[in-house]
Amino acid sequence: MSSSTEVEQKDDHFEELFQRLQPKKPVAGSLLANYQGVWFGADLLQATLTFQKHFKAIDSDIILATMPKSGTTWLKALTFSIVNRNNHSVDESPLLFSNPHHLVPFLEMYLYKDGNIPDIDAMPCPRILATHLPYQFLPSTILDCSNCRIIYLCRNPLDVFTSILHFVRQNRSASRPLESVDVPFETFCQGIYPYGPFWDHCLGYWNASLKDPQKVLFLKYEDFKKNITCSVKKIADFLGHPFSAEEEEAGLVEEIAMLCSFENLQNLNCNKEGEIQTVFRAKHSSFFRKGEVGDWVNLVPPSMANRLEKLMQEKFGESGLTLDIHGNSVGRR
Ligand code: PAP
Repeated sequence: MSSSTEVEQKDDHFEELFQRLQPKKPVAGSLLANYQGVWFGADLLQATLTFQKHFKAIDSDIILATMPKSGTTWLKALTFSIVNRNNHSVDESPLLFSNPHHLVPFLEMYLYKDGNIPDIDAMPCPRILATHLPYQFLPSTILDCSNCRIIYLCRNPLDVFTSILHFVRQNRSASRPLESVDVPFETFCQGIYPYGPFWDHCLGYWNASLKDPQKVLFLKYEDFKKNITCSVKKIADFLGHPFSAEEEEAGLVEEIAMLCSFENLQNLNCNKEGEIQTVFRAKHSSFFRKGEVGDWVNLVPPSMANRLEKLMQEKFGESGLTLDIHGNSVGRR
């Protein structure tokens, strides 16, 4: 992990900017402000501005982009393992001892939080870095770097919504049962939560992947669940580091898939214990809840699901992007 060399103070101009955006408090939690069409808490917006101002991409950078709760932890573990497969065997993977969020740090939410300007040039190359920012918020240095690659992972918004609610409860009020979903669902449909709206986020990366498929790879969580070996090979091909015939024969693709499986990662001590302090504090264990497709059926009533499905159809329009909103592999419990 890089060490910070400088710290930028949150100045009065930032406070003024945030207040000018007339932040509101949609549900329990902190104030959110709409900045250039995207919703941010104050700490997150400050971190985003610091990141945009100071980050310099290099050609070998790999940027993992997701909306929160879309399978970020899984994508980090897989990409880390694929990229570093010649540096250590699967039995000696750093993933056995470190939570994936420590091996593949978040940019705005972690490295650039609290005004930190990290010395990321000190990180070994290729640097694998993660962000939840929408495509249009990425600094031009990432977009203009000809070889720097972006991998985006998208997930059914009903599962994203469900995962967010459980995550917040696990980290803020685990002893209390989940409250009614009506209010949080309403704000989700209005796009008012950190990094929202969901549809703009997906569409930004979707359109970029159509325009420049060499640079942006668009993936779906549900496809990972259907066929993880195919997804592992797709990531390796995209990064210009395909599995050789020998590696495939030796079963390396399956080994990596197993290493990064929900069941394996969830049971490691490094993921059962400890926490990470990004712009908020989260238990490592809270990143491994169920890891299923369609768990929303246990939280969201069908009428709400239909409403979100219609909304997505309307928002995605003729873009060609489709998400299997009603697809589910779990039953109601
Ligand atoms: P983040 O965006 O906040 O960093 P992220 O990893 O996207 O977190 O969210 C966690 C979700 O990914 C959880 O989904 P759930 O609440 O529906 O269960 C978590 O279980 C799931 N997840 C984490 N690791 C894996 C994995 N290896 N395989 C499948 N799903 C996973």
